[in-house]
Amino acid sequence: MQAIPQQRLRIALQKSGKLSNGSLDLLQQSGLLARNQEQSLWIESTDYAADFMFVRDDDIPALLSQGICDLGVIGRNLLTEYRLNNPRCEEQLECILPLGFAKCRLSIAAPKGSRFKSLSDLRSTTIATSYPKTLKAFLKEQGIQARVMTLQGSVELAPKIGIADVICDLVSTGKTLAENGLVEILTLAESEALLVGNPKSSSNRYEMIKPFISRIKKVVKAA
Ligand code: PRT
Ligand code: ZN
Repeated sequence: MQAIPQQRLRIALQKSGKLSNGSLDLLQQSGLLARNQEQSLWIESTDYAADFMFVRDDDIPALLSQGICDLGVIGRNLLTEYRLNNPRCEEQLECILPLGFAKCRLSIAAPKGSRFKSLSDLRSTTIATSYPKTLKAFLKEQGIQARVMTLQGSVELAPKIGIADVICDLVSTGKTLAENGLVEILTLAESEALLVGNPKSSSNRYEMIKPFISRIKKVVKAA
């Protein structure tokens, strides 16, 4: 679909979740978003030619790649999965700046005391995950044949209910794994929040984006 030409920047942020507070804090500290502004789905900045839209994080990569938004904040884990799902060049997104919050890791975890303790134990297992492309790429690289089962959420339940041997999911404190009787056996990738853009759609809007990015960079550098 053809992007609608805009006179104002559009920035996509997660409405509610693990990226929300960090994104709002960063924009407020950069002076790009007013403090204590009541959060609706759409906020027009009165000081800048910029509008903020609040959406599910999963929708942000497509909004950027279609040129509907100029900048967005997503986790590195989501950027990796989106790129693997959309390998066509024009849909590539670029990481402009790692933001240093919402840190987590994508790990494989197995039931405590089970026979699955290391990479080689994963041969011929069923692994439940919300990141199937990332997991499949990892297994291929490591030469491990396993069945990948895609679940959108509550992945930690999969071994308990007998639909998978192990899981591949995001871990932060490790509390959720422990609560579900799971232990981490290996980490595939580290993640954190990223400021992301679409180089193709933003190239002609660079002059508008540049000062915006440099204000965010100053805050991230100082943190
Ligand atoms: O509604 P929407 O689709 O926008 O939100 P969501 O539910 O898809 O996403 P959300 O808010 O859970 O995560 C958004 C992004 O935050 C992720 O893509 C990661 O980049 C980042 N992030 C950082 C995390 C975590 N930490 C995290 N701990 N995302 C998810 N978790 C989950 C994890 O899946 C597991 O269920 O938290 C649980 C584990 O946490 P601990 O602390 O118990 O280990
Ligand atoms: Zn999501």
